Amino acid sequence: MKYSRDFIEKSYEIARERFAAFGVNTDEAIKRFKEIPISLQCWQGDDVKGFECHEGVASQNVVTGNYPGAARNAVELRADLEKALSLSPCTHKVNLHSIYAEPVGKKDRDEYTAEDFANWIEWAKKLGIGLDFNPTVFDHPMMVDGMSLSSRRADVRDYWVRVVKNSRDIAETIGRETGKRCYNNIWIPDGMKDMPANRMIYRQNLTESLDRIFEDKHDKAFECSTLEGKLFAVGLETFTVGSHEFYLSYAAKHGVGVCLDTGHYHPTETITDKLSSVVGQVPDVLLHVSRGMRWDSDHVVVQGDDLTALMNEIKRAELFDKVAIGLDFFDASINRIAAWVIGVRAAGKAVLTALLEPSHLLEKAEADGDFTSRLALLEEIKNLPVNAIWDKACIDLGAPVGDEWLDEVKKYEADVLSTRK
Ligand code: RNT
Ligand code: ZN
Repeated sequence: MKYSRDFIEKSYEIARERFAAFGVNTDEAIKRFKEIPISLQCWQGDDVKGFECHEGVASQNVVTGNYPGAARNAVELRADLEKALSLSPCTHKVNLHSIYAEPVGKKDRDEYTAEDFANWIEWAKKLGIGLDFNPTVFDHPMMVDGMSLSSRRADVRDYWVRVVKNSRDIAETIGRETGKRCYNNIWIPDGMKDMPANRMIYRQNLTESLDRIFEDKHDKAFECSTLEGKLFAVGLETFTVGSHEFYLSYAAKHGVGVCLDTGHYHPTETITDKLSSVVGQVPDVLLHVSRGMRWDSDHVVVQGDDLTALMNEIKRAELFDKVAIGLDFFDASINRIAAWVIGVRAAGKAVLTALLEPSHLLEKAEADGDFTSRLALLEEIKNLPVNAIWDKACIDLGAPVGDEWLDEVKKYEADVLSTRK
């Protein structure tokens, strides 16, 4: 489907007036939208495999589906990402993991340096985008009984402390080289399927490992470490060492950031309510915007009340400078490039929707104690013509309108993805 540009311009003019009646300047909203980056998780492109090869090592991320065309190497992954980025009007970053290194010769994961990511850095510079980073603390022979930084074995902890320390160096170099702050997110799967005899020992070990990791000082303008907690995982139902409470209290005490993944809490808990609770106590927050279906299933992000509420909260509390937005899902059952595009366009549209919200009217009603008007307005706002502003933003920012992107993905699938065996 191809949409008439003339029709979109006309629709925009009408929608602009409708928003103006609510005291919202749509031109300003589009301008601000351009300044808010959304980080795309590179691991959607290859089902979190990476380019290291470890025979017979168990994976700690559950990825389901076998849609053809997954990227098999860095050249393919970058090409696929470029295709996805070209189909979204958002300002992008790309989020890497250690396992996407391209070392010259054989290197173990604890030996990686920024040089092993030189191609990624050059590529990001060429595209004018920032990069984020994650030490990969999973899918490796040094994961012993599913444990890493909290292992009972000192040599295992030492190994992973080296991996994470190196990741902080790599992230700082990435930040300097790209001129854009690199968020370095630390997530570990450590936990147990059944009742632990001694929770404390693992949490003490994790604390000590983190203390060693954060002995190194980095320039926060370029490297920002965040700790990502989690409730449970398949196979680790009873105990997760790095729980939300563990990391939140560690982060608050030591001035480290936290990463809040929308899939990592009880299904009725929302990140939306957590932001204003944590931003006063921790220096930085990174979001992993995901979509959990019944559990942390990492489905592709789509539009909906939860996503809108999250972005509205960031906007209302004026947190766009303090809360960084990243995506985290991996669906191998559909075209992987479409997965990125659907997810980033949904997140971007929610950001724009938030910027267009006449929040000041809601705030006034609430401050006046007029909760009737607050609820009535909330309902009215849901149907303001956001899509007309979104379409205009797509045109202005050189991205396809509506489902025009789908034709491009289908063509890329036929021309490129289908040739990968
Ligand atoms: C896992 C965490 C983590 C990973 C990525 C691949 O539950 O959400 O963020 O998804 O590091
Ligand atoms: Zn996550």
